[in-house]
Amino acid sequence: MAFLRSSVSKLRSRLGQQSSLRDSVRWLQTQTSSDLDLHSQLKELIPEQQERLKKLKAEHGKVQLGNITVDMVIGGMRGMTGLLWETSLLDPDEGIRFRGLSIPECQKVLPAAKPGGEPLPEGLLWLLLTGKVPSKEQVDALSSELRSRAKVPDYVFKAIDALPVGAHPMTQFATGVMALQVKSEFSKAYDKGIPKSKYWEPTYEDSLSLIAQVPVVASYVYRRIYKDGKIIPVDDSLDYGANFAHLLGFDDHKMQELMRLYVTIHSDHEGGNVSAHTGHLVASALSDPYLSFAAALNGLAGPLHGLANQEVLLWIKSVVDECGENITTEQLKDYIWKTLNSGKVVPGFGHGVLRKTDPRYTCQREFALKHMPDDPLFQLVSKLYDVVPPILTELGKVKNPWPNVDAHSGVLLNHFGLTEARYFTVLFGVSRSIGIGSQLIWDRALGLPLERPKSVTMESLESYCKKAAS
Ligand code: CMX
Repeated sequence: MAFLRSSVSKLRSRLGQQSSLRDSVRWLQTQTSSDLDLHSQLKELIPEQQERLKKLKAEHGKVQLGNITVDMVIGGMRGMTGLLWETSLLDPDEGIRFRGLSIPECQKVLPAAKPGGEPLPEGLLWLLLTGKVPSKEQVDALSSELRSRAKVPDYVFKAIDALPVGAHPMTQFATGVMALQVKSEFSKAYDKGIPKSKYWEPTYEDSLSLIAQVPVVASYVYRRIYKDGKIIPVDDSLDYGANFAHLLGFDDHKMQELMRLYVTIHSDHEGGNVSAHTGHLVASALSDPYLSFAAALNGLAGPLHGLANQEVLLWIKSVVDECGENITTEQLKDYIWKTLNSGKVVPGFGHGVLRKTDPRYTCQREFALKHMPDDPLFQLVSKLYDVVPPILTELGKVKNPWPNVDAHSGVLLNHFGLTEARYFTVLFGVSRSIGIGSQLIWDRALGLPLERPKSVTMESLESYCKKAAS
C-alpha cells in the first residue's frame, strides 16, 4: 500500500512537472515494488548474511581477537572486543562509519530534501539496514511508510499523563515507549509460536513502527511540559526529520535541516556504548524491540552518556550567568577548574573510545558556521575547544581531552528556539531508535544468542592471578 501511495503521488508530481504521460508511465514501470520496499530488500539480503556468519564461525571461530586483562575486567570492559554490531563501526581516530561511510561521506551521498541539504534520516535507516545507499525514490517510499505507521494509541498518552508534569522528560519518554509495547508484533508472534528463522519479520514490524512512533511520543512529552499540552498532528507532506521539528512546533526551514542532521548523526555509534549495548543485551533475551529500546533509553538518560546533551547547555549557560557573554580566557579557565574541583566532569569532552575530536562535533560546527556564525553561545563553544583540552590534559588521567557530539548540539538547538535543555536527551533518544532498531532486526535475522558473559569476584581474580604468577 505504502509503495502504491508513494508511486501515485510521485507520478502526480512528475505530471505536474510537465513530463509527458508516456514518460511518467515508463518511469513508474522501472520502479518495481521490491526496489522501493525495504522489507523486500532485507528478505533478499538476509540469507547471504546468514551464510556469511556461518562461514565466519566455521572457518575462524577459534581465532583470538585479543587478550583480556584484569584491568579490562575491572575497568568497564574498555578495549575488550565482545559484541557483533553490523550497522556501524567506530574508529578511535576517525570516528563513526555507518556501514563503512563516514559522516562527510553520508552528507555527500545520502538523499537530501533539497540538493546540497543535510541527509534525510530515512536514508540513513535504509543504509544501516541494507548496507546500500538508497535512491531518493526509495527514501520517499520509506518516509511514506513511516508516516503510515506513526499512529500512537491513546493509552500511551494516558500513561505519560499519569506522571507529574515536572518528571524528567526522559522518564516521560521512556514511560511512553514502554506503553507502546502493548502492540508488539514480536511478543504476539512469540506467544503464538514462531520458528526462529522468522523472528526477524515481527522484529522488523516492531522496529519500524517504533522508529515511526517515537517522534510522536517525544513531541507529546515536549508539548505537555513546555507548551500547555497543545499537541500538533503529523504532517503527511513532511519527511521524518522535518515532521519531528514540526511536531515539536518548529516549521522553520533551518530547524528542519538541523533536525535531519541531528537525527542522522545521533542515530548509531557502534554497539558498545551504554544505550546500544543495553538494547542489544535486553533483546538477546528475546524481549521485543519496545522493551529493549525502553531499556536503552534508561541508559541514555545517564549524565556520562546521553544526558551530557542537556548538561552541556546548562553548563554553558551557567558560565554566561557567572561571567557574562564576553568572558575572557582566564575567566573561562577559572570556571573549568571550579567545575573540576567541585568533583564534576566537564560535559561534552572525553570519550570511552574516541581519541580525537568527534566528527559529529565537527559537522555540527560546520552547520553553525553556515547558519549562525555570530551566535554568542556558538562563539563560546568555539573558545571552549581551545581552552578545555589543555586543562583536561593537565589532569593527567583523561584519555581523550577533545570534544564529543554533546559539546555542540545544545547551542544549535538553542539558537533555533529549542531552548529547554532538560529535553535534549529525548531528541538523542528518538535518533537512537534508528540505530538500535536496525541492529535488533539483524540480531534476530542472524540468530544471535542470549548474551551472557562470565563474571568473577575479587577473590577469584586474586587466586587466578596467584596461580598464573606461580
Ligand atoms: N571532565 C573531567 N574528567 C574527565 C573527563 C571530563 N570531560 N573525561 C574523562 N575524565 C576523567 C574520568 O572521570 C576518569 O577519572 P577517574 O579515573 O577519577 O574516574 C579519568 O578521566 C579517565 O577517564 P577516561 O578513561 O578518559 O574516560 P572514560 O572512558 O572513563 O569515560 C566519558 C568517558 C565520556 C564518560 C568521560 O570522558 C566523561 O565523563 N565525559 C564528560 C561527560 C560526557 O561528555 N559524556 C558524553 C559522552 C558521549 C556520549 O555518550 O554521548
